[in-house]
Amino acid sequence: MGRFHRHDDGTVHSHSHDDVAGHSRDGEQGHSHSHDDGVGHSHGDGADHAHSHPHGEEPSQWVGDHSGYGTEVERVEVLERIFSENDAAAAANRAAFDAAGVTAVNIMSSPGAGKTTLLAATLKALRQRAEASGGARVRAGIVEGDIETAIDADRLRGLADQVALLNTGNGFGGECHLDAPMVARALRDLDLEALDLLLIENVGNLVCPAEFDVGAHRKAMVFSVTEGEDKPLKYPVMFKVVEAVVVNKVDLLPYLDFDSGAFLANLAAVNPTARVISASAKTGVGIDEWLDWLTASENQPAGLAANLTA
Ligand SMILES: Nc1nc2c(ncn2[C@@H]2O[C@H](COP(=O)(O)OP(=O)(O)O)[C@@H](O)[C@H]2O)c(=O)[nH]1
Ligand SMILES: [Mg+2]
Repeated sequence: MGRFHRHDDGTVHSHSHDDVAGHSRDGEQGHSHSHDDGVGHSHGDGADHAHSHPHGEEPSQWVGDHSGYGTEVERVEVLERIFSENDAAAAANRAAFDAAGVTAVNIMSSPGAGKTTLLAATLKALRQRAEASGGARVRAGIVEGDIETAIDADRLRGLADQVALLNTGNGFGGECHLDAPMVARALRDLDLEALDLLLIENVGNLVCPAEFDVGAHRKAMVFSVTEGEDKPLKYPVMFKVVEAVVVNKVDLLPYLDFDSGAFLANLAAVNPTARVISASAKTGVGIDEWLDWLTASENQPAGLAANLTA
């Protein structure tokens, strides 16, 4: 059941809920929604609706189709426009990365799973690795996506070669995800030619970011063991679209009832080929394996591979 929203900047998005009633609710994340082709949706101004939709704050009476659109045809037309707009921007971003020999990785998770902590550990480890090997250093940039604040960008400044901050609350309607046009905006602040690797920290959300191609070559998610082993089944789109899952905060396992076997089975049910990396961004466990995945030569533009073997 579709819902469509228009942004301040005039772009229109929609999302369709994946159950017949229109909502698949979960206490932590509000609702889940999915798209036929895995892209497109959003929220924002409430102009077309009686609500303005921050996730998790939808009153229970909002059930069923409240799209405000009369026909399926209109929905399809709007969706097609959104998909083609985002896909064109994503393709342009990817072309810019390729031209500069930059590998771009879209990193997603729910809020607090440990993306920023993992990125800080990643940036430090990349430097240490270069020092230890005497090889060329991977020049790493960060696109930091947050609804508000520069807190995470500030945490990574000094560790990364370049940092671009995207506050989605500022001119993007408070979006719960990054889309390709937003990342294109961030690229204006970056000198891609001076980078080998671009790590894009998406907005913390287990639903929306999965649906937008931002032009990255690879997608990874950080999953914290504190989130519970059922999450791949509850948020299958996110777990499906990524090529790697960093299972973070394993240092906390002794204090939790987390069932690793059940988690891996649930993950395999939705994504049997995902690379699973057991990690603690706090203690450093798994960071080497994560670096290996990040910098693996397959699917990399020539620049990064050349840099690593130099
Ligand atoms: N115990 C433990 N805490 C962690 C780990 N990684 C991150 N954290 C903590 O989890 C909280 C959220 O981390 P943050 O990196 O901000 O998550 P983000 O919202 O996904 O960027 C912070 O208090 C971190 O210190 C970990 O591996 N182990
Ligand atoms: Mg963060």
